[in-house]
Amino acid sequence: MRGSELRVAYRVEPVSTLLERPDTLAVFDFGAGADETSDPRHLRVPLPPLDVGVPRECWSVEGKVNHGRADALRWAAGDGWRFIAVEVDEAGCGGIEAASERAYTLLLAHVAASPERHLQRIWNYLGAINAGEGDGERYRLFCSGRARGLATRGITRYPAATAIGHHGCEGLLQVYALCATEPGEALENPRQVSAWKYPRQYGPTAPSFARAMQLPGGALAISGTAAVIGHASHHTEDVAAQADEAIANLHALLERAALPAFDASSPLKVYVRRPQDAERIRAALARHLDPAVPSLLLHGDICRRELLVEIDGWSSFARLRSAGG
Ligand code: 3EB
Repeated sequence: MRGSELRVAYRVEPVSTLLERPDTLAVFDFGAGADETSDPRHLRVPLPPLDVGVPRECWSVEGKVNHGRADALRWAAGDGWRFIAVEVDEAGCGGIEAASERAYTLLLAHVAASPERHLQRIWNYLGAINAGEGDGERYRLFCSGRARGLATRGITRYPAATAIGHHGCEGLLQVYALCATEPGEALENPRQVSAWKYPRQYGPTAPSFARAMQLPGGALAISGTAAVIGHASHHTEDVAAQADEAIANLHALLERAALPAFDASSPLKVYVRRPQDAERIRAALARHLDPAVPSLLLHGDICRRELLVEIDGWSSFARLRSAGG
């Protein structure tokens, strides 16, 4: 297996400085304040940060990156890695279910025609994620459209994923992905039922994602992780206990992957439903994590109404490199 050439870090340099580097694969700005650029590697994620002096997320590889655009899709690729982003307007598709099917169809057609044909990790950001009742809830419709898009390519080994609600551009569905020439290894969490086996009560189409993906090279890409034990949400109305439980789930995944504790090379994103909970969530992070762990709090809605916080992230970039892995 090749070394872990992909690096993910939160960086404070201006976006132009990051994009000048030929080894930059992607740069993510959060919220509304960022400069616009026309570089396909630069993506604005419509989730406002809850901290001041917010860094941007930067993905980089070893070697030169090529990039391009085609309609709703943009991509960048280098050194065996590929970043792809698709942005779809729901109004032009006839609703969130059709929009998610369309986004996945576009994404997967591009992946199938690329040398980096192995999906590792996907992020999904949609508006009003909890609007609609019962099986009409927009997250459930999104799950059905996503599943249909995946089925058109016969994909049954799911990547790691995040699905979060934004309050930005109405009708914007943003899907972005990390792919590689080599397959990763999907991991499940022994404390949780696999999402694709969730029972019918959570919707007609179970969510299509793995709890984590061990990337080629060994770093771990961790899916959105919340206070779910088995398949049930826990600690309804208690945000501190939900944060504790989400972190316990993260630790279970690390243990499953035989990786040591999160450290300075393990950037986490923390999605917060109610901005007024940020302090309690920061306190939970401080209770359980090394203060060197970079964490970015973002305002976003979790896919079940009772869930108040969700965490995703990465583990072990620098450590694997310095170990010569
Ligand atoms: C959960 O554990 C919380 O639909 O892609 C987490 C990560 C969740 C990804 C997705 C949903 C997704 O079920 C929700």
